[in-house]
Amino acid sequence: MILNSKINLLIILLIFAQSCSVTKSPAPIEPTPNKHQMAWQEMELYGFIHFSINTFTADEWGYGDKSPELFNPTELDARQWARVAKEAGMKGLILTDKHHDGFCLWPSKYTDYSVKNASWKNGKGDVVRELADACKEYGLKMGVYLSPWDRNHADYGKPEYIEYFRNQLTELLTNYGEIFEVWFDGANGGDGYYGGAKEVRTVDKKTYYDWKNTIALIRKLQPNAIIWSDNGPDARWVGNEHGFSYETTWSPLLRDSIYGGMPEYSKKYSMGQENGTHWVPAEADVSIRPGWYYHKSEDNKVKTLTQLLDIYYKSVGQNSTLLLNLPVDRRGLVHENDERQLQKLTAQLKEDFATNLALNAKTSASQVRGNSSTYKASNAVDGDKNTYWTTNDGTIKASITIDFEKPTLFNRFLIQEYIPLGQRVKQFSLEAEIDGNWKTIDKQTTIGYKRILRLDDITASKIRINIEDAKACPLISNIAVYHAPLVVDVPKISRDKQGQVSLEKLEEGLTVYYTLNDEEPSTSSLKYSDPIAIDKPTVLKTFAMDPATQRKSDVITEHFDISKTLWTIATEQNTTLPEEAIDENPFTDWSVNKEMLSNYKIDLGETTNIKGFTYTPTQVKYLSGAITHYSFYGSLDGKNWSKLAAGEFANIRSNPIQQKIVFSKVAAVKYIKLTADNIMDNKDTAIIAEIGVITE
Ligand code: FUL
Repeated sequence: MILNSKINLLIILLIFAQSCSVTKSPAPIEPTPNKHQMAWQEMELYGFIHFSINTFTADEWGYGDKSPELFNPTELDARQWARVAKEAGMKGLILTDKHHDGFCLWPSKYTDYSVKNASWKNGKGDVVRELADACKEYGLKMGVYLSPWDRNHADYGKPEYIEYFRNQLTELLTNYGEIFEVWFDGANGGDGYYGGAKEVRTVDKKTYYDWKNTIALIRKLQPNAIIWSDNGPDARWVGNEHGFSYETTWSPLLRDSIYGGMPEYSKKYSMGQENGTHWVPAEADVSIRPGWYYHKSEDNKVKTLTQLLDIYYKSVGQNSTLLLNLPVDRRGLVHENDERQLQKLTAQLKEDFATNLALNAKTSASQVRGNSSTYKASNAVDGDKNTYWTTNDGTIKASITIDFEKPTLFNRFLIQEYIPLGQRVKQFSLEAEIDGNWKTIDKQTTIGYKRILRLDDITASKIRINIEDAKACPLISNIAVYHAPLVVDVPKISRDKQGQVSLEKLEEGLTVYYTLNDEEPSTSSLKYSDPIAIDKPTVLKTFAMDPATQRKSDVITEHFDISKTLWTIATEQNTTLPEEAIDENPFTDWSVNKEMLSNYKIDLGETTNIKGFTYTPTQVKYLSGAITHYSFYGSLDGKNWSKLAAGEFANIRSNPIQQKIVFSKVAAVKYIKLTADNIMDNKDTAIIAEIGVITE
């Protein structure tokens, strides 16, 4: 008996040993994230705070010459920023400690251009300290934005400045506790105050900053911090300021082919590369308003719920983190409107992801690595990020089926790879069994840390995920399925050249109401059915409602100026031209040679008193042809012109939104003309989406 049981035990041990040898764990596919990058990726959502002298001058890029006394928030409360961020599910906050204007939000020992000389707290304040304390209180991490470009500093462009820059970095990374991310902007416009020199200074972005030694310094002072720039080394820019990553987003990057601020970065590198050499995941940055800094004129331009949801799904849902900017206002607070929109996003996301319908569902897979329970299919639905389903080495194509065991309604599909061993999946598809028939619902490319698909409502009993191509055996750590409710959001407003305004509802089944007299609309206001004619300055207010639940969207306000019905565009020789620049559609462009542009005039059709003008650069994904420096002219007869304004469209490269220029006095004109004194990247062709006038 005893002998028998010993033999049995031996057999069991042998079988166990054998199964262990078959199921050795998958080898990593390099590059892979380090533990700091993993912790950072899992933060998913965190906030940006833009706050500086710009807040008080309504600039986006300060020149570096404004008095530090202008910095004077009346009720600054960093605890309020932290509360708003925390309630929105953000995990950290990054503050612009020093933006391009050089003004420091902490009392740096190395410059007088700081809060030391601000009116705020009689020069005794320290915004970075206040934020560090608030973050600690609210359990948030803190990050540092320190602009490499400094338009105030006399030494900018010389080697001495690098020492100054590192001294400042040392202060920030030594005196304020643990820093989770250090953010190095690649922006550099060249001109600046530079200690009074007021000139253009260009630096060799590849060599001037000597990043190697700066990175070594950061590693010494804050070894856990993620260093962010176009080329990392730890995390990278997503290549636009819309907050969108790409459907195909690789975390590996050809890091050594890139330098910070290189013009071809967005188009060529920002989506990452399948054969990337280093793990440098994407971070999508965007402001909750059109601008990064607070402008009162944008109080009604805070992004809508639909826009914010779009941003979330196209960043966190596309293998990227989301850095969402909250511009602090002149009081020193996150504005109520911004907080409200953020609350809506938080509430909607909570509803969207309320119940995971696939959690612990019945699963089966085409193959399980070594038939081992360590890699079983159900690991993908067990809610544990550390377990995953995978296949044998060499098996790339594989499927996993999730059986709901009853018809189940869903419209969100979430999938995650186990990235500690590298990003692998190149292509996958999703099928659903609807009334007994399998139907392909979607076909996509990369997954990475997280991929979320927004789908139409589907009722299915089972779903199947097919991994169609991968760099090595796929490792799927999580699959989740949800049913998100109808989004009750404001209608999308557009106007055509004839002044016809359309209010497009964003979900079928919503009803849209509006007013044209500046009054708050209600369900007894006008009900929208057909386009509305608006040809003079008018304030339109509108909202949408779900009649089934009576849930209402916010009210949205749009200020229309005169319509462009009578407008024509012609050369000085009166050849008329296509009207893309005056068709009220920002998604159609007019490309025109810089020299030729000064030969064109817009005829407003009648004499008009104008107070300013607007210019919208192209809205296509990859910006080009943006006018950075302009002159604007007006004329009564189309022959004798007066210059009404000239200057710079600050930050247009990174944030290509409508630019509004207000003149110092009203001008009566029948003809207008915009000329390009400089075009982005010194190009010769200007691209104009829209030109408009301001009369109210
Ligand atoms: C850009 C800057 O030029 C903007 O002003 C802003 O700080 C944004 C986050 O990065 O490159």
